[in-house]
Amino acid sequence: MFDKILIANRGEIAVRIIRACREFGIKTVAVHSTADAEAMHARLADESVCIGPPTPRESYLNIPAIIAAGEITNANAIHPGYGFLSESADFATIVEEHGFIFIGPSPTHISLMGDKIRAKQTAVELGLPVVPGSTEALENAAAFAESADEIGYPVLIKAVAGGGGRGMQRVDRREELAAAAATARAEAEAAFGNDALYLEKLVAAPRHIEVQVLADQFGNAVHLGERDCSLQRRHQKVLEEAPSPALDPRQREEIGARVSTAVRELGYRGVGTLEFLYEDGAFYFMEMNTRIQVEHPVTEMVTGIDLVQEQIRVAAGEPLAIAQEDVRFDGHSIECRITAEDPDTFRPSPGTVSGYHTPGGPGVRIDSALYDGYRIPPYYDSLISKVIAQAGSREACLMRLRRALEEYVIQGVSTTIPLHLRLLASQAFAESAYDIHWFERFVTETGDGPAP
Ligand code: MV4
Repeated sequence: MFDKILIANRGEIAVRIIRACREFGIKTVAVHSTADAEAMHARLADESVCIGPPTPRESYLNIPAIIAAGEITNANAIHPGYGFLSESADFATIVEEHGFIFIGPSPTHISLMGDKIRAKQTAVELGLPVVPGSTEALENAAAFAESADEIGYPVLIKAVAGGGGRGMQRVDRREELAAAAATARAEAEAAFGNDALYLEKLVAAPRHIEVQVLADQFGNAVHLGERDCSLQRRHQKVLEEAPSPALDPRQREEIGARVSTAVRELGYRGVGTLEFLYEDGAFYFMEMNTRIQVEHPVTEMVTGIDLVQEQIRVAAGEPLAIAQEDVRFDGHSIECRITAEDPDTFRPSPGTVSGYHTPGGPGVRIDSALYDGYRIPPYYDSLISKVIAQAGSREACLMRLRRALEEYVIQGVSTTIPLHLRLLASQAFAESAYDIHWFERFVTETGDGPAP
C-alpha cells in the first residue's frame, strides 16, 4: 500500500479523499491555491503545498506545479478527485512518467472515453445498447442531412469532445440543420478546442440512470447498482438517489450484469460510471466517466463499500476485496447538493460563513469542507456541502433527509437548502414522476425568482 498520497483537488472531495487515506494509515499532501490557504483540505492534510494563484489554470490545473509538489513531499501516488485534471489522459501520463501512481484508470481508457464517438463504438462492441446515430464524426452539411434523414427527426447534434451537455443542439427539421451545426461547431471549438460533431436520435423525456463499476487489474469487475440523477438544472445535478425508483429489480440486475461484463472485457481498472438514458423500459448508453463522481456517496450508503478506499486499493495493484455476490444493497439513499447560490436566482453567493451547525443522527452524512468562519472564495464551483441520507425505504429516506436539511444552519451566505426543501415537499418527487427536464420547469414555476 502507498505511504503518502498527494490530492490534486480542493473542497469537499479533497477532504473526502484525505479521510479515506487516514483510515488506511496513508499520509496526505494537499495542494492549494493562494485563495485556499485557509481551506479545510489544506488544514486537514499532513502537509500542504501552495501551487499558485486563485485561477484554476494557474493552480489546480497547473501540472508542473502539482508534479513539483509531489516531488518535494515524496508522495507515491496522486489522486485527482473529480473535475480539474481527473479526466486528463495527458495528466495521467505525466504523473506516471514522473514515477507516481495515478489513482485512476489507464491514460488509454481515459482518452478512449473522452472521445464520445469512440466511447459509443466501444459500447456497441461490448454489447451495450446505444442511441441510434452517426457512427463517425460528420464533416459537412450533406453528411449531416444524410445522417439525420436516416435517423429521423428530431435529432441532437453533439460534440465528439463533449460531455456534460455543452455544445448540444436539438434539431426538429431539415431546414434548421445547417444553422444548428454551425452553432454547435463554434461552441464545440470554443469549449473543447475540438469542433468534431456527431448526430443522435433525440430521446425526448428520459431519466438519467448511471451504473457504478469497480474493477482491478486482475480481471475482476463488479457493479454497485445504479443512481438516478434525473434532477438537474443546466446540466448540473441537484439531487441523486440510489436505487432508481424508476427501475424494478429485474431491470436493475440485467443492466448491472451487462455493465460489469462490459467493463471486464474492456480491461478497465478503477472506479467508473456508465451513464444511460432510460425511457419506456429501454436503456441507451451515453458516456462513461472515468473518475470518482460527486454523487458516489449514495452508492456507498446503500452498499457499505468505501469507493475511494477501493480506488486506492486497486491503484496500488491489490485485488478487489469483494466479489459480485458479496455486494448487498441496503435500503435507499438520497443526496442533496447544497451550493452557495441564491435559491431563486442561482446567483453565486460567496462570502464568510458566520454561523455553522451540521445535522447528525442516524443515517445522515455530510460531505463538506465548510467550517464556522470559513471564507468561501469566488473562484471555484459553488458546491459547498452534500447532505446524504440513508434509510430502509425511499419514504423513510425522504423524511430523514428533510429532517437533516431543517437542522442544517449555514449563516452568512445564501444556500440552496430552501430549494431542496421545496423539492422534497413536491408531489412529483414523492411519486418519482419526473424526467430530465422536469426540475428546470419546477424551478421557474415554483421559485420566487424572475422567469428566464
Ligand atoms: C441526450 C439527450 C436526449 N437524447 N442524447 C446531456 C448531457 C450529456 N451527457 C448528454 N445529454 C443528453 N443527451 C440523446 N440522444 C438528452 C440529454 C440531456 C440530459 C441528459 C441527462 C440529464 C439531463 C439532461 C438534460 C438535458 C439534455
